Amino acid sequence: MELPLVYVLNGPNLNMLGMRQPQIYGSATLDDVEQICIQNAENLEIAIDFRQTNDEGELVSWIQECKGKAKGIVINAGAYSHTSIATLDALLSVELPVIEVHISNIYRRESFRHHSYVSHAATGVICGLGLQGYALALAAIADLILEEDN
Ligand code: CA2
Repeated sequence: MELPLVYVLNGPNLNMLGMRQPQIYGSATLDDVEQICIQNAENLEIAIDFRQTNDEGELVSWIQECKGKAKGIVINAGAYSHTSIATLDALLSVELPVIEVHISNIYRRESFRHHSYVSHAATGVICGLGLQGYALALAAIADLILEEDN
């Protein structure tokens, strides 16, 4: 039987993880995040497509691509979370369960990080738990997919 597919989408600068600002984002790299996701997806019996882009248009296109292909989206849209209505519109258009992740606790940081457009389309939001946030997000999306199928 084919496993349900979840897109794990990462926005701008997340390719820099582990290279700078370890006091905020820790020392793990984006490859480490992908490995955690692969491991957790295996346990949850879901398939994942893990991607990162620095380009807003590409992120929008990837979200659109989910329609009819994926059963859910886990997204850390990075700074586009706080700026991009285009990302929000794309997420709303695909009508899929969405879990938003932020590695850092955006509410303990600058006030411009306190609002997220992505949250308007998200079923749930996880922030401040580091890389564990991705594992929790995958568990949540797997539950939501199961609920939808039953
Ligand atoms: O906490 C998060 O996961 C964020 O989405 C990360 C974004 C930030 O703009 C959001 O407000 C919160 C930044 C992506 C990572 O940027 C880095 C820059 C330099 C070195 C390492 C990471």
